[in-house]
Amino acid sequence: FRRPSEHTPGHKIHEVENTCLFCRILGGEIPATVVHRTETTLAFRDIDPKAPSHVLVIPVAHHANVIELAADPAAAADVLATAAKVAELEGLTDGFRVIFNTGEHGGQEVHHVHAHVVGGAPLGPMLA
Ligand code: D5M
Repeated sequence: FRRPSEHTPGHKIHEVENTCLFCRILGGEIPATVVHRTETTLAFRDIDPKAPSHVLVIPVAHHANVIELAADPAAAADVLATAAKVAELEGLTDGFRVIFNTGEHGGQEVHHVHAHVVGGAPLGPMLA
């Protein structure tokens, strides 16, 4: 598992790592199809793709949602840089979306912040 320094102070890190699905993917406990990896982020394919290319980008540090991520500007910048790299690697030259589902109305199901990078076809006015 990761070093405590990679986590936000105040988090019960061991508890989070043991219970959070995406922390377990980061720890190699649950398999994922990795698209790109940096020291601070991981990009892997969504298990239920909603577009020809659908990749999730997560910070190594556990932040529950985009509001918490915004309070860690370095991690936020790294997530966006990895999202841009994924778009390049996936060849999304005609465009793509980066989406942070947040909270109940946003339809967030996994409470480790993740950017959905979706593209590979025209997406319509909203992602369904
Ligand atoms: O999106 C959570 C997303 O996480 C949803 O699109 C499915 C995806 N998911 C769930 N479990 C896995 C695993 N094990 N691998 C890859 N992708 C997964 P949300 O924005 O929280 O609704």
